[in-house]
Amino acid sequence: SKKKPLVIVTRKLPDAIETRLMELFDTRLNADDKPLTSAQLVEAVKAADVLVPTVTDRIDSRVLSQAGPRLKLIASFGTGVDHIDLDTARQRGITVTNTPGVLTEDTADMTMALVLATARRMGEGERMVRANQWTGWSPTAMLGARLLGKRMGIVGMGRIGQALARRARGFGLAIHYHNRKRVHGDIERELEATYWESLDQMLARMDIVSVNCPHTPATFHLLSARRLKLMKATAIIVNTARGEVIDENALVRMLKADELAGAGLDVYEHEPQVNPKLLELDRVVLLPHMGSATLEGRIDMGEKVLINIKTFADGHKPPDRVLATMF
Ligand code: 8YV
Repeated sequence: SKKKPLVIVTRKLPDAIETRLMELFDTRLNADDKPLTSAQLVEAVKAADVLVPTVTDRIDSRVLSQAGPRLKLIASFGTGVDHIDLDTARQRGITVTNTPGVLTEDTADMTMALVLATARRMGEGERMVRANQWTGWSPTAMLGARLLGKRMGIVGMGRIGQALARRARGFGLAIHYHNRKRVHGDIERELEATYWESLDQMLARMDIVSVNCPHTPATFHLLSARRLKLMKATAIIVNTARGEVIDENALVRMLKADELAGAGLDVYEHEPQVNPKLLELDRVVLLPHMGSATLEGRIDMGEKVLINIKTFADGHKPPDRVLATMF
């Protein structure tokens, strides 16, 4: 029989997935789950036939330039692929796969949770109770914003944007969206969604803005200082996509100056660093990149990784190939 491919996994994965990987392939796991240093990552790409990285591994052209001749597949554990230099991978004949679809609903749940938490000041309230500073109910205390009847503008109407829209409609929000291209008419009708070709014009009219697009060269700082200034001072913004899509410094300045009412953030420009100025602001809800963090979701992601590797090892095209030209 053929020699099993050497699969190097950079982080600790669910036990059931690690067991299957060990059964199927010659697998090297990372038992202590510490992110690899860049030197260790280079060692991994030198030795592996298949690399299984996560969002915490920067697989840039420098790392890929040191890849060994055996490396033929990068089966990423996650959907976003902005940590991988896709052009260089393609040039070197390395196939890249991801895990799309299985974390859509969980991420949409977390986005809606951030909308609610931010609009209704749940972070502030929780901190007050925990600090033993709650002195009793008052008619005018902790007043947030009602969702019913407000407008939500979704930046990026892919799978997660659409799943968010379905949830938001249940809360009585009117759905607006900006996307590179208009989504299918059936979906627009189902969601009663209004398409804005101009992001600028949409931003000026929204009460809630949610970022749900990938981070690519075209979306880096898409929500720039200029664009954030177009938003209403009463509006809130949430981001469960990638920190780089928002100019974080500009966002902090706007929040500090009360030119925006609040922000719910799951992702940051320089993870795991969080801009210390954000910590000083009451009207922001801050989460540690946990949008897709469900037990079920992690297993589903692992199963996608397994299928992608197995299909590739059997000599076929894996289902979740990411093409450099997609972005
Ligand atoms: C994961 C994510 O945290 O899939 C993504 O794009 O951001 C999250 O689901 C991460 O990717 C795991 O590698």
